[in-house]
Amino acid sequence: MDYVKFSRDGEIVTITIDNEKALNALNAQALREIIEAAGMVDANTDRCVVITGAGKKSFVAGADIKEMKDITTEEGRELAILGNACMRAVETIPVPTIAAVNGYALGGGGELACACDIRVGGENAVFGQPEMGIGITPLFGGTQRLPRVIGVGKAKEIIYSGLRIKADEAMRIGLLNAVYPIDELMERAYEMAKRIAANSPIGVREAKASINEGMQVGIEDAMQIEIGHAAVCFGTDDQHAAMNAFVEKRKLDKFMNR
Ligand code: CO8
Repeated sequence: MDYVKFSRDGEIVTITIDNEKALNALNAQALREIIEAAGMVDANTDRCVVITGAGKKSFVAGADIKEMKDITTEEGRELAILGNACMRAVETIPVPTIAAVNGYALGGGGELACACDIRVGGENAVFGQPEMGIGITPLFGGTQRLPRVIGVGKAKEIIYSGLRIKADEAMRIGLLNAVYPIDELMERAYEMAKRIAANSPIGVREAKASINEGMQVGIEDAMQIEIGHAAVCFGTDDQHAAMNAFVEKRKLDKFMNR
């Protein structure tokens, strides 16, 4: 892959958008490579994925404006379909994803961050949906996921006005879960990833699916979704081992993911 790096350290995967000279802007090839990288995550062995941008200035400064500046309506539609497929591929990675937002998260960058489960940022993180200023609308899921993450009113303000949201404000409105000095960002993101990885992989996976699926439907259907995912956890080796360890007042060595 030319624009995306995939690496694995034990149970933690890192996906890095690697086009630093263009502030990690996403061209069509990068979008395809992110889909490929998302597909490489293995729910049997990987426990958490950290997604970040190369360098210390930018997470992703949006879709590649140079690539799209002269495209036609039909080509725009194709790019939107590809961008949406890319964000959906990230959103449906079966294990938790943490966006480590190391600077600009504009346009497609904010959309990529919102396709992740959790966002942590450097003090230099800047979010924004600048599409209105360049004659388009967010179309890598921004009009759909941003309202789901921070609420409709604030999302509309950000999208309509092109407002730039800095790290402290992003944290205040729930767009970031935590903010760290940029030099500590990756270390802290991995700490969070390891905390997640130490928990029952089946429980974590089913919880992710339950939340993501349940958020798209009414509460009655959502409860059925939760019941289905909860039931899957019972009868597993991990559930038996962990509950027996609790009852016998001993520490469980490790979850087996089965
Ligand atoms: N696309 C292409 N190149 C970019 C982008 C981008 N989004 N962002 C930065 N770059 C490039 C610059 O052109 C520059 O390249 P070069 O050195 O060859 O001139 C290099 O990165 C460094 O950028 P700057 O010199 O501008 O760096 P600054 O520190 O001065 O500014 C900013 C940083 C503020 C991030 C600035 O680069 C900027 O405003 N970038 C554009 C941000 C933006 O508008 N993003 C939204 C794009 S639209 C989008 O993402 C919607 C998704 C839907 C796609 C629709 C398909 C049909």
